[in-house]
Amino acid sequence: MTATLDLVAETKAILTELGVAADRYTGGTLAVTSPVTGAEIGRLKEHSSEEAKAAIDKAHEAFLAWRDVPAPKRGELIRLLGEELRGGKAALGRLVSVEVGKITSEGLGEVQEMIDICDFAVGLSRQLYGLTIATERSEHRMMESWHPLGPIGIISAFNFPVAVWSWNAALAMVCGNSTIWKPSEKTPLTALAVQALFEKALKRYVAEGGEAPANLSTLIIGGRDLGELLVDHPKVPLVSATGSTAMGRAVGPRLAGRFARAILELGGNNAAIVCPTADLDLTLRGVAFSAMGTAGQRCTSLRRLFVHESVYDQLVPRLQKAYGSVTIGNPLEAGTLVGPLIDRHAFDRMQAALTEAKAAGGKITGGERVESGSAEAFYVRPALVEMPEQTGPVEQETFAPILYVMKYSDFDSAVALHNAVPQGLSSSIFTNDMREAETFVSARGSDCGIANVNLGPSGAEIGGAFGGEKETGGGRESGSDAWKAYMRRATNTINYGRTLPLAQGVKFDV
Ligand code: UN1
Repeated sequence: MTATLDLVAETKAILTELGVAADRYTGGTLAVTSPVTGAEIGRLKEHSSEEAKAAIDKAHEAFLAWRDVPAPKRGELIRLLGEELRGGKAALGRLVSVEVGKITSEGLGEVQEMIDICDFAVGLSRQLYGLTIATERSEHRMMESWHPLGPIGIISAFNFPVAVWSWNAALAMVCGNSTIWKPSEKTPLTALAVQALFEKALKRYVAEGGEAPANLSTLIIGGRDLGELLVDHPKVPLVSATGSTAMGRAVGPRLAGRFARAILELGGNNAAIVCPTADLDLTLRGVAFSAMGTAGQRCTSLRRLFVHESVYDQLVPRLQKAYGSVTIGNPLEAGTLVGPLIDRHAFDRMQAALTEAKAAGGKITGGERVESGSAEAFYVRPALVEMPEQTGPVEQETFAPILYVMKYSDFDSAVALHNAVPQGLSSSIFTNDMREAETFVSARGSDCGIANVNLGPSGAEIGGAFGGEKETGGGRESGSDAWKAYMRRATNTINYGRTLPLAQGVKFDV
């Protein structure tokens, strides 16, 4: 199916088009393979810890200059980055598909998400508002100022290799910070491409007369040790890290130990509840996209489904049919809906979870490997697993297309089961009953950072704050007021009188 593709030539052509020189991704030690065929498509030079430390020092110098540039001017750089991304959308989207295995529309969609956050950040650059606050002292004014924070560390995962950088970097930069990015070892090529587009934008900005320091955006290529270096470096006041809960458990306390900030975007075990009044045609499409789309490799992928007993026998057979007929294969071909898993390890984890589910009484449809002609490419039929109860692997996030389906009879106990897992990222309810919908989004409903009605849990837009509770880590990125995490707040009180009234009526006359 895919063996005849020349992904090496294709990768080279795309990277050349996007402005990345061949010596950046050849002759190094970090091998990158495409999950589409398993072929090696690049070998990058890795940074030593000495080089990474020097890069952080330089990023700190860049911050000291950039913080003085007025925010709307900083916004102009991000506007130009958005333009470069628009121009490079087709090529970068294709590279996301080659490096991660996303289907074409999702590869392009990821780049669109970058463009969207750039637009958002440009507007934000004129809206970094602070409050003016009533003061009890006469001839005084009290206000809040928001100031840049420093060099921001960004650690991103393979599954959204470029959008997550942009959610953080676009906001961080309009807020007056520099950024240091450590992408996943599995997806450094798309990072090289984005850095090249950023540099093009920066060149245009400087040509327009804009002031910008060197090393505003830095890319460090390497493994876990470089991530740890960012986490431990005293000049990095905030690290935004996306990845597993295990990673967050290591990163969180280390940042807290030096009083640095963390934005953690960790595991999700997202669920949906299908109620008696649900529109089942819409539910079917919502469930199919969020459970099988991106081969189940989104943080927001649907992993658990609670179906009311009155509609179970209508919905589940239709889902089984959809699972049996969904088009699996080369993500670069039109018509494919499910591309490959990222690697063998992901496949092994999926099979282990299915074995456990079976032992716990699960009835499995799908889940088997789909041959592609490449021993090192891992395509699978998504698995639908009818479970007698929420137990074992259902309580864990397995980063693969497995949907555990459970029957319920009572709404309140369905909500309780929904919330009874350690993760709290995204959630959905399918219902036309206003009471159920409103209860689900109320304080005693879903305990997740994202709670949707009549759509699946995946595919969030950038305008909202993105992130989740409990083991998901509590961080928020992207829209709403997530920008505040990238700035420090100062409360300023100004006395424009000639006397010195003290707060709380304190007298201190010397
Ligand atoms: C992720 O999987 O890391 O809501 C992020 C979504 C996307 C982002 C997912 N906008 O599915």
